[in-house]
Amino acid sequence: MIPFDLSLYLVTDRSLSLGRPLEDVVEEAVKGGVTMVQLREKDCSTKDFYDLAVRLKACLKQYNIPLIINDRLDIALACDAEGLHIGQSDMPYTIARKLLGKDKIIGLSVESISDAIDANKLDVDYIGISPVFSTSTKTDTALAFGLDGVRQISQISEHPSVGIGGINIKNAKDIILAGADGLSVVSAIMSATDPKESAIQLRKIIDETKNK
Ligand code: TZP
Ligand code: MG
Repeated sequence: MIPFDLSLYLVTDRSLSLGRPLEDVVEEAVKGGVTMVQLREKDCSTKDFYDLAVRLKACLKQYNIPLIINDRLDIALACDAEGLHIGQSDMPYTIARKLLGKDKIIGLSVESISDAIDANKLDVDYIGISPVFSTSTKTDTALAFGLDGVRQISQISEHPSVGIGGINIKNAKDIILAGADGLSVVSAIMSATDPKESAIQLRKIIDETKNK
């Protein structure tokens, strides 16, 4: 298994990058302290997704940051990404593991307490607590967990966890204090005027809170 650090996990969305090339925003964010990157593109041809994944992988390699592909197992295999992130309605975990092998990172979103209990039966590498707060970035989500939900999941789950949904510098500390191992953000970095500075600020809060 490739070692990974969930602390500050950037999930991409080209439509939120304020017209800037995705790779530029990602690279700036990595320079600011992002520890993992998930390529998540919902409105993209297979060819464009693949090309983007190859370019992003080459960029992230320089910084030793793992590239995780959202949902598309074929793209993860084709670009030899470090891992795959799946949701409850995506490729079943056991099949994804069989196809990707034991050395790749596989993350699974949990949308309820019962999903988290079920995930304990799987050797997933991490879970995504989704969503922590409701967000305009993704509206077809399950009911938001809130901080109490993050606390419950953190107690129940045997896997490292990362919160996602509505996370920013104002609530970052509380989510780590509630038990999440890391924070996953889209708009807080993708739409920031200065993605590097945004990553620096988030990372500072996360590191300080974890070291308490
Ligand atoms: N999954 C659950 S919420 C979400 C995803 C991909 C979007 C999070 O976006 P933001 O902008 O960080 O709230
Ligand atoms: Mg999915």
